[in-house]
Amino acid sequence: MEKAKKTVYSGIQPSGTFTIGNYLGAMRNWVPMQDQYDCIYAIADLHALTVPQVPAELRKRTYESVAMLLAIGIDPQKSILYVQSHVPAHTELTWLLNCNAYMGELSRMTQYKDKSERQGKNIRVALFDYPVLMAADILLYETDLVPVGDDQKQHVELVRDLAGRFNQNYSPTFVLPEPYFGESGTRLMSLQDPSRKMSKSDENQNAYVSMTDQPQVIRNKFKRAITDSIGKVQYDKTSQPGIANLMDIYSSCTGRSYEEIEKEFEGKGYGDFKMAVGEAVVEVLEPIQQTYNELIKDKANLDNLMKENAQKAAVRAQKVLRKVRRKVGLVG
Ligand code: ATP
Ligand code: LTN
Repeated sequence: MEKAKKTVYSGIQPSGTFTIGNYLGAMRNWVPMQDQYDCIYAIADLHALTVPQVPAELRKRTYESVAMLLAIGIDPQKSILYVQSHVPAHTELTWLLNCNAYMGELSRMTQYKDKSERQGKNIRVALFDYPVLMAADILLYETDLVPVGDDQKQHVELVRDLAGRFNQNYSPTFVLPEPYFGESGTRLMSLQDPSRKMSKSDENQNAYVSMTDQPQVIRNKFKRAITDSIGKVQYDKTSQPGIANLMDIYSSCTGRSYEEIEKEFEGKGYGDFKMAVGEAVVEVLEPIQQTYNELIKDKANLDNLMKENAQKAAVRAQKVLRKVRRKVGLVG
Protein backbone atom coordinates (compact mmCIF):
# COMPACT_ATOMS: atom_id res chain seq x y z
CA MET A 1 0.00 0.00 0.00
CA GLU A 2 1.27 3.49 -0.90
CA LYS A 3 1.85 5.68 2.14
CA ALA A 4 -0.12 8.91 2.33
CA LYS A 5 2.99 10.74 3.53
CA LYS A 6 6.67 9.92 3.16
CA THR A 7 8.49 9.01 6.37
CA VAL A 8 11.36 11.20 7.53
CA TYR A 9 13.81 9.94 10.16
CA SER A 10 16.80 11.62 11.72
CA GLY A 11 18.84 11.49 14.90
CA ILE A 12 21.30 13.52 16.86
CA GLN A 13 23.72 12.37 19.55
CA PRO A 14 23.59 13.86 23.04
CA SER A 15 27.41 13.91 22.96
CA GLY A 16 27.66 17.60 23.85
CA THR A 17 25.59 20.74 23.78
CA PHE A 18 24.24 21.23 20.26
CA THR A 19 26.18 23.71 18.16
CA ILE A 20 25.11 26.10 15.44
CA GLY A 21 26.73 23.55 13.08
CA ASN A 22 24.15 20.96 14.13
CA TYR A 23 21.36 23.53 14.00
CA LEU A 24 22.07 25.34 10.74
CA GLY A 25 23.44 22.22 9.02
CA ALA A 26 20.75 19.74 10.01
CA MET A 27 18.21 20.29 12.82
CA ARG A 28 16.73 23.44 11.35
CA ASN A 29 15.58 21.49 8.30
CA TRP A 30 13.64 19.14 10.54
CA VAL A 31 11.11 21.79 11.56
CA PRO A 32 9.35 22.61 8.26
CA MET A 33 9.41 18.94 7.25
CA GLN A 34 6.86 18.23 9.98
CA ASP A 35 4.07 19.84 7.95
CA GLN A 36 4.69 17.72 4.91
CA TYR A 37 5.95 14.39 6.17
CA ASP A 38 5.51 11.76 8.83
CA CYS A 39 8.56 12.67 10.95
CA ILE A 40 10.45 10.69 13.57
CA TYR A 41 13.36 12.29 15.43
CA ALA A 42 15.66 10.49 17.85
CA ILE A 43 18.16 11.43 20.51
CA ALA A 44 20.83 8.88 19.63
CA ASP A 45 22.15 8.11 23.12
CA LEU A 46 23.47 4.67 22.14
CA HIS A 47 25.54 6.31 19.41
CA ALA A 48 26.93 8.76 21.97
CA LEU A 49 28.23 5.79 24.01
CA THR A 50 30.60 4.81 21.18
CA VAL A 51 33.03 7.32 22.67
CA PRO A 52 33.70 7.54 26.43
CA GLN A 53 31.03 9.50 28.32
CA VAL A 54 30.62 10.63 31.91
CA PRO A 55 27.35 8.88 32.89
CA ALA A 56 25.81 11.79 34.83
CA GLU A 57 26.68 14.17 31.98
CA LEU A 58 25.14 11.93 29.35
CA ARG A 59 21.94 11.68 31.38
CA LYS A 60 21.76 15.46 31.77
CA ARG A 61 22.46 16.11 28.11
CA THR A 62 19.74 13.69 27.07
CA TYR A 63 17.16 15.90 28.83
CA GLU A 64 18.80 19.01 27.41
CA SER A 65 18.68 17.57 23.91
CA VAL A 66 14.97 16.81 24.12
CA ALA A 67 14.30 20.33 25.45
CA MET A 68 16.39 21.90 22.68
CA LEU A 69 14.60 20.02 19.92
CA LEU A 70 11.28 21.18 21.36
CA ALA A 71 12.63 24.73 21.59
CA ILE A 72 13.61 24.87 17.91
CA GLY A 73 10.09 23.83 16.98
CA ILE A 74 9.85 20.04 16.91
CA ASP A 75 6.23 19.48 17.84
CA PRO A 76 5.29 16.14 19.46
CA GLN A 77 1.71 16.64 18.27
CA LYS A 78 3.00 16.32 14.72
CA SER A 79 6.11 14.14 15.06
CA ILE A 80 7.58 11.40 17.21
CA LEU A 81 10.46 12.69 19.34
CA TYR A 82 12.06 9.94 21.40
CA VAL A 83 15.24 8.59 22.95
CA GLN A 84 16.87 5.79 20.96
CA SER A 85 17.70 3.50 23.91
CA HIS A 86 14.06 3.54 25.04
CA VAL A 87 13.20 1.35 22.06
CA PRO A 88 15.09 -1.96 22.37
CA ALA A 89 14.29 -2.94 18.78
CA HIS A 90 17.25 -0.77 17.69
CA THR A 91 19.88 -2.95 19.32
CA GLU A 92 18.15 -6.13 18.23
CA LEU A 93 18.00 -5.13 14.58
CA THR A 94 21.64 -3.97 14.80
CA TRP A 95 22.65 -7.54 15.61
CA LEU A 96 20.64 -8.98 12.75
CA LEU A 97 22.15 -6.45 10.33
CA ASN A 98 25.64 -7.14 11.69
CA CYS A 99 25.22 -10.67 10.45
CA ASN A 100 25.07 -9.27 6.90
CA ALA A 101 27.53 -6.35 7.17
CA TYR A 102 31.14 -6.58 6.02
CA MET A 103 34.29 -5.50 7.87
CA GLY A 104 35.61 -3.96 4.64
CA GLU A 105 32.73 -1.58 4.06
CA LEU A 106 32.69 -0.43 7.68
CA SER A 107 36.43 0.24 7.74
CA ARG A 108 36.04 2.64 4.82
CA MET A 109 33.86 5.08 6.81
CA THR A 110 35.71 8.37 7.20
CA GLN A 111 34.04 9.15 10.53
CA TYR A 112 35.35 5.83 11.87
CA LYS A 113 38.84 6.61 10.62
CA ASP A 114 38.76 10.06 12.29
CA LYS A 115 37.26 8.99 15.58
CA SER A 116 39.21 5.74 15.98
CA GLU A 117 42.45 7.69 15.75
CA ARG A 118 41.40 9.49 18.91
CA GLN A 119 40.83 6.18 20.75
CA GLY A 120 44.46 5.07 20.32
CA LYS A 121 45.13 1.37 20.73
CA ASN A 122 41.82 0.47 22.36
CA ILE A 123 39.29 1.22 19.66
CA ARG A 124 35.75 0.38 20.76
CA VAL A 125 33.93 -2.30 18.75
CA ALA A 126 30.84 -0.09 19.02
CA LEU A 127 32.59 2.78 17.26
CA PHE A 128 33.26 0.46 14.33
CA ASP A 129 29.64 -0.69 14.38
CA TYR A 130 28.20 2.83 14.65
CA PRO A 131 26.86 2.91 11.05
CA VAL A 132 25.06 -0.41 11.49
CA LEU A 133 23.20 0.97 14.52
CA MET A 134 22.35 3.98 12.38
CA ALA A 135 21.08 1.62 9.69
CA ALA A 136 18.85 -0.11 12.25
CA ASP A 137 17.45 3.30 13.34
CA ILE A 138 16.54 4.24 9.80
CA LEU A 139 15.31 0.87 8.54
CA LEU A 140 13.04 0.16 11.53
CA TYR A 141 10.67 2.95 10.50
CA GLU A 142 10.45 2.31 6.73
CA THR A 143 12.15 5.64 6.23
CA ASP A 144 12.09 7.41 2.87
CA LEU A 145 14.12 10.52 3.68
CA VAL A 146 16.98 11.16 6.09
CA PRO A 147 17.74 14.85 6.67
CA VAL A 148 21.36 15.09 7.83
CA GLY A 149 24.37 17.32 7.40
CA ASP A 150 26.66 16.45 4.54
CA ASP A 151 29.17 14.69 6.82
CA GLN A 152 26.63 11.84 7.17
CA LYS A 153 26.23 11.17 3.47
CA GLN A 154 28.60 8.21 3.50
CA HIS A 155 26.68 6.59 6.35
CA VAL A 156 23.35 6.90 4.55
CA GLU A 157 24.92 5.36 1.44
CA LEU A 158 26.04 2.42 3.56
CA VAL A 159 22.52 2.05 4.97
CA ARG A 160 21.24 1.74 1.41
CA ASP A 161 23.87 -0.91 0.64
CA LEU A 162 22.98 -2.95 3.73
CA ALA A 163 19.24 -2.70 3.06
CA GLY A 164 19.67 -3.59 -0.62
CA ARG A 165 21.81 -6.60 0.25
CA PHE A 166 19.29 -7.85 2.80
CA ASN A 167 16.44 -7.47 0.29
CA GLN A 168 18.48 -9.39 -2.25
CA ASN A 169 19.58 -12.18 0.09
CA TYR A 170 16.13 -12.76 1.58
CA SER A 171 13.25 -10.96 -0.14
CA PRO A 172 12.10 -7.30 -0.34
CA THR A 173 11.92 -6.18 3.30
CA PHE A 174 13.44 -2.73 3.74
CA VAL A 175 12.65 0.62 2.15
CA LEU A 176 15.82 2.21 0.71
CA PRO A 177 16.24 5.67 2.25
CA GLU A 178 17.49 8.81 0.50
CA PRO A 179 19.67 11.41 2.24
CA TYR A 180 18.19 14.91 2.30
CA PHE A 181 20.36 17.98 2.71
CA GLY A 182 17.85 20.80 2.32
CA GLU A 183 18.81 24.36 1.51
CA SER A 184 21.13 24.86 4.44
CA GLY A 185 23.00 21.61 3.98
CA THR A 186 26.42 23.23 4.27
CA ARG A 187 29.03 21.85 6.58
CA LEU A 188 30.03 24.51 9.10
CA MET A 189 33.66 24.46 10.07
CA SER A 190 35.51 25.04 13.34
CA LEU A 191 35.99 28.73 14.13
CA GLN A 192 39.55 27.96 15.18
CA ASP A 193 40.54 25.62 12.33
CA PRO A 194 38.45 25.94 9.17
CA SER A 195 39.81 22.66 7.81
CA ARG A 196 37.92 20.70 10.53
CA LYS A 197 34.18 20.49 10.94
CA MET A 198 32.55 22.33 13.82
CA SER A 199 31.95 19.60 16.37
CA LYS A 200 30.16 19.67 19.71
CA SER A 201 32.77 17.39 21.21
CA ASP A 202 35.78 19.60 20.28
CA GLU A 203 38.08 20.21 23.28
CA ASN A 204 38.48 23.86 22.30
CA GLN A 205 35.32 25.74 23.26
CA ASN A 206 36.23 28.61 20.97
CA ALA A 207 35.94 26.26 18.00
CA TYR A 208 32.15 26.14 18.18
CA VAL A 209 29.14 28.18 19.20
CA SER A 210 26.69 26.28 21.41
CA MET A 211 22.98 26.81 21.11
CA THR A 212 22.98 27.85 24.78
CA ASP A 213 25.94 30.27 24.68
CA GLN A 214 25.17 33.71 26.14
CA PRO A 215 25.13 36.62 23.64
CA GLN A 216 28.41 38.05 24.95
CA VAL A 217 30.12 34.67 24.68
CA ILE A 218 28.89 34.33 21.09
CA ARG A 219 30.21 37.78 20.14
CA ASN A 220 33.60 36.97 21.68
CA LYS A 221 33.88 33.65 19.88
CA PHE A 222 33.33 35.37 16.55
CA LYS A 223 35.81 38.09 17.45
CA ARG A 224 38.42 35.37 17.96
CA ALA A 225 37.51 33.39 14.83
CA ILE A 226 40.46 32.55 12.57
CA THR A 227 40.52 34.47 9.28
CA ASP A 228 43.45 35.28 6.95
CA SER A 229 45.68 38.15 5.91
CA ILE A 230 43.96 38.90 2.59
CA GLY A 231 41.58 41.38 4.19
CA LYS A 232 38.67 41.11 1.77
CA VAL A 233 35.23 39.60 2.42
CA GLN A 234 34.79 37.30 -0.58
CA TYR A 235 33.74 33.67 -0.99
CA ASP A 236 36.81 31.59 -1.74
CA LYS A 237 36.90 28.29 0.13
CA THR A 238 40.46 27.43 -0.95
CA SER A 239 42.42 30.55 -0.14
CA GLN A 240 40.02 32.03 2.48
CA PRO A 241 38.39 29.07 4.24
CA GLY A 242 37.82 30.98 7.50
CA ILE A 243 36.00 33.84 5.78
CA ALA A 244 34.02 31.41 3.59
CA ASN A 245 32.86 29.64 6.76
CA LEU A 246 31.79 32.92 8.37
CA MET A 247 29.96 33.81 5.16
CA ASP A 248 28.15 30.46 5.29
CA ILE A 249 27.07 31.16 8.86
CA TYR A 250 25.99 34.71 8.05
CA SER A 251 24.13 33.58 4.96
CA SER A 252 22.34 30.81 6.89
CA CYS A 253 21.24 33.25 9.58
CA THR A 254 20.16 36.16 7.38
CA GLY A 255 19.17 34.44 4.13
CA ARG A 256 21.52 36.76 2.20
CA SER A 257 23.47 35.45 -0.79
CA TYR A 258 27.27 35.51 -1.01
CA GLU A 259 27.10 38.37 -3.54
CA GLU A 260 24.92 40.43 -1.22
CA ILE A 261 27.31 39.79 1.65
CA GLU A 262 30.36 40.70 -0.47
CA LYS A 263 28.65 43.96 -1.39
CA GLU A 264 27.58 44.71 2.18
CA PHE A 265 31.18 44.46 3.43
CA GLU A 266 33.00 45.97 0.47
CA GLY A 267 35.76 48.20 1.74
CA LYS A 268 35.14 47.15 5.35
CA GLY A 269 37.52 45.22 7.58
CA TYR A 270 37.15 41.74 9.07
CA GLY A 271 36.37 43.29 12.47
CA ASP A 272 33.07 44.74 11.20
CA PHE A 273 32.21 41.54 9.39
CA LYS A 274 32.85 39.30 12.39
CA MET A 275 30.76 41.59 14.58
CA ALA A 276 27.86 41.38 12.13
CA VAL A 277 28.09 37.58 12.00
CA GLY A 278 28.02 37.45 15.82
CA GLU A 279 24.93 39.69 15.94
CA ALA A 280 23.13 37.63 13.30
CA VAL A 281 23.75 34.43 15.29
CA VAL A 282 22.61 36.08 18.55
CA GLU A 283 19.41 37.15 16.84
CA VAL A 284 18.64 33.61 15.66
CA LEU A 285 19.48 31.99 19.00
CA GLU A 286 17.85 34.38 21.49
CA PRO A 287 14.21 33.34 21.03
CA ILE A 288 15.19 29.65 20.98
CA GLN A 289 17.10 30.10 24.24
CA GLN A 290 14.12 31.75 25.93
CA THR A 291 11.87 28.80 25.12
CA TYR A 292 14.60 26.33 26.04
CA ASN A 293 15.12 27.90 29.48
CA GLU A 294 11.44 27.37 30.28
CA LEU A 295 11.31 23.79 29.01
CA ILE A 296 14.43 22.57 30.79
CA LYS A 297 12.97 23.55 34.18
CA ASP A 298 10.13 21.03 33.89
CA LYS A 299 11.78 17.62 34.06
CA ALA A 300 8.52 15.77 34.77
CA ASN A 301 7.08 17.09 31.53
CA LEU A 302 10.15 15.91 29.61
CA ASP A 303 9.95 12.49 31.28
CA ASN A 304 6.31 12.13 30.27
CA LEU A 305 7.01 13.16 26.75
CA MET A 306 9.92 10.71 26.41
CA LYS A 307 7.78 7.88 27.72
CA GLU A 308 4.79 8.52 25.47
CA ASN A 309 6.91 8.99 22.39
CA ALA A 310 9.00 5.88 23.04
CA GLN A 311 5.79 3.86 23.18
CA LYS A 312 4.64 5.24 19.84
CA ALA A 313 8.04 4.55 18.26
CA ALA A 314 8.21 1.02 19.70
CA VAL A 315 4.90 0.01 18.12
CA ARG A 316 6.16 0.97 14.69
CA ALA A 317 9.59 -0.54 15.16
CA GLN A 318 8.20 -3.87 16.34
CA LYS A 319 6.29 -4.32 13.13
CA VAL A 320 9.43 -4.20 10.99
CA LEU A 321 11.54 -6.14 13.48
CA ARG A 322 9.04 -9.01 13.52
CA LYS A 323 9.23 -9.23 9.75
CA VAL A 324 13.05 -9.30 9.80
CA ARG A 325 13.19 -11.97 12.50
CA ARG A 326 10.94 -14.17 10.43
CA LYS A 327 12.93 -13.68 7.23
CA VAL A 328 16.26 -14.67 8.76
CA GLY A 329 14.79 -17.81 10.30
CA LEU A 330 14.29 -16.97 13.95
CA VAL A 331 11.37 -18.76 15.58
CA GLY A 332 8.44 -16.77 17.05
P1 ATP B 1 30.21 14.64 17.52
O1 ATP B 1 31.15 15.76 17.39
O2 ATP B 1 29.95 14.23 18.93
O3 ATP B 1 30.49 13.49 16.62
P2 ATP B 1 28.45 16.14 15.90
O4 ATP B 1 28.54 17.54 16.36
O5 ATP B 1 29.13 15.76 14.66
O6 ATP B 1 28.82 15.19 17.08
P3 ATP B 1 26.07 14.57 15.46
O7 ATP B 1 25.18 14.27 16.60
O8 ATP B 1 26.96 13.49 15.00
O9 ATP B 1 26.91 15.87 15.79
O10 ATP B 1 25.22 15.09 14.24
C1 ATP B 1 23.94 15.65 14.30
C2 ATP B 1 23.59 16.28 12.98
O11 ATP B 1 24.32 17.50 12.81
C3 ATP B 1 23.95 15.42 11.77
O12 ATP B 1 22.90 15.50 10.83
C4 ATP B 1 25.20 16.03 11.23
O13 ATP B 1 25.30 15.84 9.85
C5 ATP B 1 24.98 17.50 11.56
N1 ATP B 1 26.24 18.21 11.75
C6 ATP B 1 27.15 17.97 12.69
N2 ATP B 1 28.16 18.84 12.61
C7 ATP B 1 27.88 19.65 11.57
C8 ATP B 1 28.55 20.76 10.96
N3 ATP B 1 29.71 21.19 11.43
N4 ATP B 1 27.97 21.37 9.92
C9 ATP B 1 26.79 20.94 9.45
N5 ATP B 1 26.11 19.91 9.96
C10 ATP B 1 26.64 19.26 11.01
N1 LTN C 1 25.07 9.39 13.30
C1 LTN C 1 24.18 10.49 13.17
C2 LTN C 1 23.15 10.57 14.24
C3 LTN C 1 22.16 9.55 13.95
C4 LTN C 1 21.28 9.53 12.82
C5 LTN C 1 20.54 8.34 12.95
C6 LTN C 1 21.04 10.40 11.77
C7 LTN C 1 21.93 8.42 14.65
N2 LTN C 1 20.96 7.71 14.08
C8 LTN C 1 19.57 7.99 12.01
C9 LTN C 1 20.08 10.04 10.81
C10 LTN C 1 19.38 8.85 10.95
C11 LTN C 1 24.89 11.77 13.06
O1 LTN C 1 24.28 12.63 12.58
N3 LTN C 1 26.09 11.86 13.46
